[in-house]
Amino acid sequence: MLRSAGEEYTSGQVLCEKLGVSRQAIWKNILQLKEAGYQIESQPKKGYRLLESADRLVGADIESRLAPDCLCRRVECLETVDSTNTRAKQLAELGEPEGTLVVAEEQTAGKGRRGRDWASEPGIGIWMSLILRPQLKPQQAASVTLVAAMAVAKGIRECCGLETGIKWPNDVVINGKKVCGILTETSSEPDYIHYAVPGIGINANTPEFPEELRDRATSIYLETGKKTDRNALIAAVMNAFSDYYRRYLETADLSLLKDEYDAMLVNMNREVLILYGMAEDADPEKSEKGVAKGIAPSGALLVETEAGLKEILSGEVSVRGVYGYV
Ligand code: BT5
Repeated sequence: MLRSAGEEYTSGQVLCEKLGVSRQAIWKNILQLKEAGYQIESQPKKGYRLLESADRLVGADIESRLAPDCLCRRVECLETVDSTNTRAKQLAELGEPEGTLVVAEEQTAGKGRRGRDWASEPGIGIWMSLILRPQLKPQQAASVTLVAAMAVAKGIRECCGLETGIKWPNDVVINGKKVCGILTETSSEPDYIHYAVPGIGINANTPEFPEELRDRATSIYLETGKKTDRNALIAAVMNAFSDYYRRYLETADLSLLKDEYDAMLVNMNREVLILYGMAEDADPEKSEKGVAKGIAPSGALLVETEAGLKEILSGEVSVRGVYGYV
């Protein structure tokens, strides 16, 4: 309420009436927000005014920005955790419903794909995992990663005005460097999914990267010179995810999203190198050149090779641009 009032003061009386709580409760909550780093001015007779939001992840702040029909319903906000994916999977095992989002200021064991590490320094990034319970076949779940990448690309564009692209299947890039990585983990039976957890890591306000990541990682801060309101960006990504995800469930594939996805694909109509195995130690002898032609409704990448059009399934290969990371 204070945020939407902008420059205007909102009286304690109005807050009490609209929220149906006591003055005492309002005062306690204002105090908590101040302790969390929000700058709130209080003037006798006039009421309260929000001067500046906190540079901290706050569940209630994120929740207050979610669209009324957003699939994300509840935000669990943690100071530190091994991995938000691990925490979300634990909650899912305990019966947590679809739509709970786990976010953390810091991950001590952030995970990439295939056992790789994900750098997750405290206070500067967005490390989050969403619980989904899709009624799909397990082999259809790989597309959740693609849907999440679209949501991140759109969220960053909307919130920060930056041109973003997707490097199939799980990276969002800005100016050829990785700003976000996605790892979707699922628990399933042969033809039933218990839950799927897309884990999203966004380098929001990272001021610099360690030597080994510098040439291929970037952050929104490094691209714009401005700090991003992480709570606002998380909500924008969740709102976008919700819309894309519904369209995906409508047909149980990406046919309704394909055109928009292809327009975001950085490799579109460019030469790519298909590396069979892990990118770092793939056998160059066994790699294949081709031209990326967008995605199939299944989420596979279409690559025109000398041997004809191939459908590359995620998890099977790594695709790298012939001129470096993109
Ligand atoms: C990914 O793996 O890109 C998936 C990353 C998913 C991270 C999120 S954060 C919330 C949730 N909880 C988790 O524990 N994980 C998810 P992959 O494509 O395998 O890329 C990993 C590689 O990216 C590493 O081997 C590094 O080379 C590089 N890398 C590591 N940290 C990075 C960072 N912060 N920014 C950009 N690149 C990074």
